[in-house]
Amino acid sequence: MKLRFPKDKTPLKAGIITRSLGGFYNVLLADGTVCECKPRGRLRLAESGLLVGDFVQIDAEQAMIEEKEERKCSFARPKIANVNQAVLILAARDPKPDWFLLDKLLITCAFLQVRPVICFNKWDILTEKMNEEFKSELAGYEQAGFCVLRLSAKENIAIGELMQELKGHLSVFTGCSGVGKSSLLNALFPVLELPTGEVSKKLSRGRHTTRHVEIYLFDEALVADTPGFSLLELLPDIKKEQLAAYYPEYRGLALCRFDLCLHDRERQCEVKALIEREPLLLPRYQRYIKLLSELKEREDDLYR
Ligand SMILES: Nc1nc2c(ncn2[C@@H]2O[C@H](COP(=O)(O)OP(=O)(O)OP(=O)(O)O)[C@@H](O)[C@H]2O)c(=O)[nH]1
Ligand SMILES: [Mg+2]
Ligand SMILES: [Zn+2]
Repeated sequence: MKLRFPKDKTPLKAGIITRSLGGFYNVLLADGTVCECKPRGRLRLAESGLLVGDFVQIDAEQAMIEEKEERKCSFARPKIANVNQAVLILAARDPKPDWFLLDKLLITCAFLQVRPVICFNKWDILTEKMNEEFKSELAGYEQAGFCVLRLSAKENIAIGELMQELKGHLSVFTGCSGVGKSSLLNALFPVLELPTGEVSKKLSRGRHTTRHVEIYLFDEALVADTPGFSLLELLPDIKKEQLAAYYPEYRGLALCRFDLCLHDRERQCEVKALIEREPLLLPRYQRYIKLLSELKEREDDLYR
């Protein structure tokens, strides 16, 4: 992909951080070379710190990062800046899908204005019983307007479709440990040969095989592999009154009777009317209510 770098501030050179390890940063320059750099003074401080995905200006001779360009956006989890697409991965099994985590990630994407792509991996091991539940969940996300892919890294199902979605984007692959982030990247780009890990049979959980964030450059796509995680706090800027605004399926409805309707117990609520008409949207609405109460608790704690 032709990455649009900021202009060189001669004699410095513009580049993007693709990896950070032990105080050193790999910086990819416009000519395709990678320079391992250390950051200058204040860039080492946590508050002005550098993230994978940051555009920087380097002194190539001295291998020093001199300046950081302004960020378009940044994810706290996984830690990465300037992506414009997030590939949110779940698996049919080992680990079982965490829809709640998916909703939190989707809200974060909406807040950061990053396009989400939902990938349901390990489609090859889906059993009849799982099929019923997962099919209607996934159909609900499609009805909400999201791009949903059903894939298998192992059996090469729908890998070409995912490739199409990646073209022209800087995409971060994210999801719990063991869902197959690295396996999908290997299926897409076999030259990567990323390490993948067995899932613990006893716990049906991944073993945190990927330990660092790294961006890889291909002709038509930039992709980042990241470590898995299972806990995520909604960003402090997301308040209960605005929560529903991050649900695309609730956009464009008529106004609820109450101006400050949280779409919970209020009467004459347009969101609840929508859920009655469209039962596929119910599970995500139920999780919305749970998230709403978490946000209420969080906001109450602030004033205690
Ligand atoms: N049956 C099946 N197994 C898969 C598929 N994709 C990945 N796996 C297996 O799932 C396990 C975990 O895959 P990884 O690619 O390491 O998962 P990850 O998301 O990168 O995990 P972390 O790096 O720990 O966050 C490995 O044993 C893979 O072989 C798939 O489509 N079908
Ligand atoms: Mg991995
Ligand atoms: Zn309402």
